[in-house]
Amino acid sequence: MKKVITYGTFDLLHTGHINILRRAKEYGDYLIVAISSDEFNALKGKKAYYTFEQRKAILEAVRYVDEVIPEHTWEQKVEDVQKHNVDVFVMGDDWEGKFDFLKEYCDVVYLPRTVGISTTKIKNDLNKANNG
Ligand code: C2G
Repeated sequence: MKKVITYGTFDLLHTGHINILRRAKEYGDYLIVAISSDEFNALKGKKAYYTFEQRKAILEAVRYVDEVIPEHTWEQKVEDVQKHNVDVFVMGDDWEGKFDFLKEYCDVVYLPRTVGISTTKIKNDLNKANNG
């Protein structure tokens, strides 16, 4: 069984997230998604609308996702890849090159981001719509 892993906040799930999850799954048979905990989000300077538990429940309902684990630190990726016997690490290309150190442990794939959508854009558009 070929195992794939990807990481992210995945807040306010949108088609950009679905596109990366669908393409990541195409690299294997089993997709693990490591979702940033609320505390790790704070470290990333992000405040998710949905809590970790809500984001976990939503992702577990996505057909491409086989397992959801928490992301607590930047440093856990090597351990995750080894512990879960991961073959392929996939991220959007806004992270191009940032995780090449994982090439020692698994394949590393950066995929083009989906243009025109982001959680930040959703929040800004909603704020504009509601504040006139
Ligand atoms: N993404 C995408 N297209 C978009 C928006 C996001 O392909 N329009 C991808 C990102 O490139 C990333 C994944 O969706 O691979 C999750 O994005 P975020 O939830 O913004 O995650 P991020 O804050 O980039 O966290 O350790 C890695 C970090 O946890 C990544």
